[in-house]
Amino acid sequence: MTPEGTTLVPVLGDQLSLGLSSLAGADPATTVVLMMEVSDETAYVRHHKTKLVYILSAMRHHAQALREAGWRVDYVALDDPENSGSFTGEIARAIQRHDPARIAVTEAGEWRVTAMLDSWETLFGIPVKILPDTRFLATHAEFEAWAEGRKALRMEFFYREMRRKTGLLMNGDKPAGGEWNYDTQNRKPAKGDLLMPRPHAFAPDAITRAVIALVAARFADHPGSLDGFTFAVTAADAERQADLFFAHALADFGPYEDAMLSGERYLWHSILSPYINSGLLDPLDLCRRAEAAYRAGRAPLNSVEGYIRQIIGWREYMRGIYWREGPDYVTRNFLDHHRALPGFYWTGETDMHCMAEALGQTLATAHAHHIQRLMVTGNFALLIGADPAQVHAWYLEVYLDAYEWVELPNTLGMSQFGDGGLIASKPYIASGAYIDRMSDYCGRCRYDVKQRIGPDACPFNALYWDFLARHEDTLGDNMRLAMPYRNWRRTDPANQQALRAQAAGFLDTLD
Ligand code: FAD
Ligand code: DLZ
Ligand code: SF4
Repeated sequence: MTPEGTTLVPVLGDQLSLGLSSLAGADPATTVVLMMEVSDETAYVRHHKTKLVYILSAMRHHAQALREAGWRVDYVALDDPENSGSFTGEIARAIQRHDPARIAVTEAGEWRVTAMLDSWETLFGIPVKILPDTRFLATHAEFEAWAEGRKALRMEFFYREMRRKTGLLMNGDKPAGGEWNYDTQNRKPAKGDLLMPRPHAFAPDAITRAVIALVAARFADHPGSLDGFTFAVTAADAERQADLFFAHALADFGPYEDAMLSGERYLWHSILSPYINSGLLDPLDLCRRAEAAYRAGRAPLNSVEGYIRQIIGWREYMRGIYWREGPDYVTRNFLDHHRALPGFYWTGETDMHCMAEALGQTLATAHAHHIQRLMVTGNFALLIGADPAQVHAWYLEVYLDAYEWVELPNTLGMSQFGDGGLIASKPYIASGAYIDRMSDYCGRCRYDVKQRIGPDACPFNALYWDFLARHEDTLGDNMRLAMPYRNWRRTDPANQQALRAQAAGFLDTLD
C-alpha cells in the first residue's frame, strides 16, 4: 500500500545511483527527489577545482537521468539566490515547498553528514527514515560481527569472508586456483610502452562547461587546475571507461599495480574509483565482469584476483573501519606528529622528481594511483612527521574519489600509522631504494638515490633512518621492522649521527 502524502527523498552528491535504497520501492507519483548543491559541502575542505566540477556536473546529469526514469526532481543549484548553503537549510526550504509527510534518505557517507540527517526528525517534526546504503557488500552489523573479539583486524581475513559471501572467484568453498591471494606474482616494475592503455577523454558537454565556468569564478582560490577536464560525468560514460579497462588493462593490472613511470599517470589502473564512489558504477557488477574475464580466459587470475581484492577487500574493509572507529578516529596521532605539510603539496614545485610527478599529476587531474599516494606523497609526509590530520585534509581535498569514509582510513590509518597499527601492521615507510625499484623516477632526479649523506643525497634515505631512530621507543619492538632496526643498531654511531644531521638539515629547509 502506498503511504499517504508526499515523501521527500534527498539524494546526496555521492548517491548518484538509480537503484539507491531510498528510491527502491518508492512511488514516483508521490515522491519528490531533492538534490542540493550547497556551499557547506563545497567548502568543508578546499576541494580541488576538478573535484568540484566532477561532483556538481555528475549531480546535474544524474538529475536528468532521474527525470528520464520518471522521478520528479527538485534541484537546487549553487547559484540559486535563495540557496541557504546547507543540507539542513535546504530540507527546511523543501518542506515549505512540498509539505512532505515524511523524509526517506539513504545513510550518509560520513559522520559529519550523518549528524545532520539524525537531527532532521526532531528539527522538522516529521518522520525521517534513514535507509542502509545497499551499494556496499558488508552491512555495519556484518563488519561488527567479523571484527568482534579479534585481536587484529587484518584486511586479508575480512576479504576471504567477502569472497565467500559473494561467491566471487570461488570454486565451491575453495578459492579459484587454490590460493586466496596472488600478489607474489604481482608488484613488478613497468617499462614505458606505447601501447599502454589510456583512459577515455570525455569532451565536456554544455552542462559541464557551465559548471566549469561556475567553479572557475567561485572557487578560484581552491587548489588544482581546471584545464582539460575529461572525466565521465554520466553513468553511460563511466561504463565506457569500465569497458576500456576490461578490454585493455585488466590483464596487466596485477603485475604493474605498484609500478610508477614518469609522465604516465594511469598505467594499467582502472580509473574508476570516482565513479564507483559517487554511485555511477556498481562495484559488485565490476567484480563480476572481472571474474567473467578470468573464466573466459581473457585475463589471468593474478590480475583478476588483485582487482577484486581491492574492491571487495580493501574498499569494504576501509568503510568498515571508518564506521567502527567512530567520529574521533580523525584525531588519532599515534606517532605524535605535528609538522605542517610543506607548501609544495599545493604547488608541485620540488626538485624531488618522484614528488614532483605525484604532486604534479594530482594538481593537474585530481588523480594519482595507489602507490604514488602511499609510497611517494604519503611516505614522504610520514617520514617528515607531518600532522596526520593535515595530511588527511590534503588527501580529502585533492582527489576526485575522496570521501571521508574511504579517504580517512587510507590516509590516517594505512598511510600515516595514526591509529597505531589498527590497519597496517607496520608503518608504510621506505627509503629511495623502494621508489627506485618500482619506478623510473630516480634516473631523472637531481638527487642521487644511492647516496645517503651530502648535498646530492636522496632526501628519502636519511629521512628513513631518522624516522626509525626518532620512533625507536614506540616501534623498536615491531617484528615487521626487526630487519631495519637491526641494521640501524649495527650502524656505527658516527654514521648514525651523520644521517640524523642530514635529515635535520633537510627538515630545516622545509620549515
Ligand atoms: P585501481 O588501482 O584500478 O583499483 C581498483 C579499485 O579498487 C579502485 O577503483 C577502488 O575502488 C578500489 N581500491 C583500491 N585500493 C583501495 C583502497 N586502499 N581503499 C579503497 N578502495 C580501494 N581510494 C578512494 O576511492 N578514495 C580515496 O579518497 C582514497 N584515498 C587514498 C589515500 C591514500 C593515502 C591511499 C594510500 C590510498 C587511497 N585510496 C583512495 C585508494 C586508492 O589509491 C584508490 O582507490 C585508487 O588509486 C583509485 O584509482 P583506480 O580506480 O584506478 O584504482
Ligand atoms: C563533496 C560534495 C560537494 C563538493 N558538493 C556537494 C553538494 O553541493 N551537494 C551534495 O549533495 N553533495 C556534495 N558533495 C558530496 C557530499 O559531501 C557527500 O554526499 C557527503 O560527503 C556524504 O556524506
Ligand atoms: Fe625521489 Fe630520491 Fe628517487 Fe629523487 S632520488 S626520485 S627524491 S626517491
